[in-house]
Amino acid sequence: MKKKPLLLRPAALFLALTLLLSAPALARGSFPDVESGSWYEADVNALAGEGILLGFEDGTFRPQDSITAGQFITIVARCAGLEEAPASSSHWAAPLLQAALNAGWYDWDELPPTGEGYEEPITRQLAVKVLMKALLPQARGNFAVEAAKLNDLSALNGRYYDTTFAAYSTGVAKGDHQGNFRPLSSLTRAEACALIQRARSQMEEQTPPWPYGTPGPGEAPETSQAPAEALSPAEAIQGGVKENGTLQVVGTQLCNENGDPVVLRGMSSHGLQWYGQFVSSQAMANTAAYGANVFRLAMYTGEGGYLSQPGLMKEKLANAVEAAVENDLYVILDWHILSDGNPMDHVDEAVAFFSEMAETYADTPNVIYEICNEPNGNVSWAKDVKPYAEKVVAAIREHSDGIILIGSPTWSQDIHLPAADPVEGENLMYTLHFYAGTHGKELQERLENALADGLPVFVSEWGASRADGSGGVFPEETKVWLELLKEHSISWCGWSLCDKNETSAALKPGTPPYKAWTGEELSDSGKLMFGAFGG
Ligand code: IDC
Repeated sequence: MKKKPLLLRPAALFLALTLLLSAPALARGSFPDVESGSWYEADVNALAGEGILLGFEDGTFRPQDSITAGQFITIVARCAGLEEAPASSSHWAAPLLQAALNAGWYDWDELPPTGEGYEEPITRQLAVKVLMKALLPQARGNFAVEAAKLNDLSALNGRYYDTTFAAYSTGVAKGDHQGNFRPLSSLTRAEACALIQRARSQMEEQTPPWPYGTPGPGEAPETSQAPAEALSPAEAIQGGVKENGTLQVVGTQLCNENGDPVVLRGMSSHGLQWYGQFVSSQAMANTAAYGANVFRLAMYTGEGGYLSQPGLMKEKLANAVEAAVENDLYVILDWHILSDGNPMDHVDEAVAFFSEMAETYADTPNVIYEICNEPNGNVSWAKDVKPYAEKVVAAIREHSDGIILIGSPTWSQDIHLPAADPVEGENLMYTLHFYAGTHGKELQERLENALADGLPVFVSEWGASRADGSGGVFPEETKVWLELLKEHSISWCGWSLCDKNETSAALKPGTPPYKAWTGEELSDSGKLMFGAFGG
């Protein structure tokens, strides 16, 4: 019989060349190029000894080569005992990487399941994210403490804050000699082994309650309480735009055209660039069917959003506004700054954008302008956010007297700053954002003080999870918050209307956007939010 050539197809080539299991021919833990006494020797040999990695066909390990995304995530998946999932790509790593994607270790846009990118070096920020989500999902780092350890913090995309700070706080990740994390650089195969082994050693030590990071004031413990029971759509109980017309602010209260108090409650989308399917007219009708009268369009500026594809984002936004109008919903245009923490960095783009929107929607009473989702990092109210707001408010006011929502530093939690030093003008409100698993009494008191100081507040984003969008949910803590909002007739939007595999998502994974939703399709977060639209 003719012998099949070994390296026939690219897939076979990779299988043979890479460091993965299934070819037990190689001697474990004795690579000629792993120097004895080197800093990584023990880590490499430990992983090799367990059969989690093997060397190349020529018996080498190549410690100084960059590790690819496919190699890194496969090793982590094997450490976590992840089972393969059916994959669309024929790449050798596809079944495990698809499973990792399904598990929420990384997102589609970071590494598409088509396989392009699997052979590219993985960035340090993504490697650390995958590792932490996979092996130490409960680890947390205190922002103030951990951020100070990164000299190149400004290079780190906000999307990776939580996992990077968790990795620093547990000692899994460390800076280089200059104290830099180098989030966008690759890492060598030797470094990858060390990183993975550090995470694994933490896994063994981990005993609940999680010992790392200082819990914030009023931080809620993990609860296992049952969430709200199944829901079914009700008659809309909140007045929509046809009933309330053009909104105005009277004192601290949002009011309708006649000056009567009105409370808006509804959902925020996830990033339009990622979950645009859930801002369709059907998705909005489904939300309105449970009693919502407002919908927030989270248009990320960074992270592949407006700043990198303004034309496409504006088109999505325009279609979504149309869908909101069809469904009689108020609609918030959210300039969703997040990784770009200082709104002043893109003030010119913001002024141009809001000027155009205000002109376009001058006669559309549905539209509300949210000009900076969450200023964060090294930003000041007096020097950055307030002057930014003054510019953008002036641009909007050339065309429209519509409601404008203004954020504050520390992810829109520092409302005491505008309370002491508000922006001048009419129909301005200030956003407060909270996540029930992270923020408690201290922020609640801050809210009450700001109201007492006369600050109009709008909770344009809150979650029943922790602040990183996962964990929990926290029904008891949510209840306390919602009662407080109700007591003060404060309007709100829940984060977020999508089916992502994270607890803040209101829909279970796989929920189709193109049909009505039963209560069963709502996640635990979704039940808490949809169940509260009626007050
Ligand atoms: C989170 C999403 C998550 C996404 C991440 C980065 O839930 O899927 O990967 O952003 O884009 C906010 C932000 C909001 C966050 C949310 C949860 O406004 O963009 O969404 N959050 O972390 N502030 C506090 C929490």
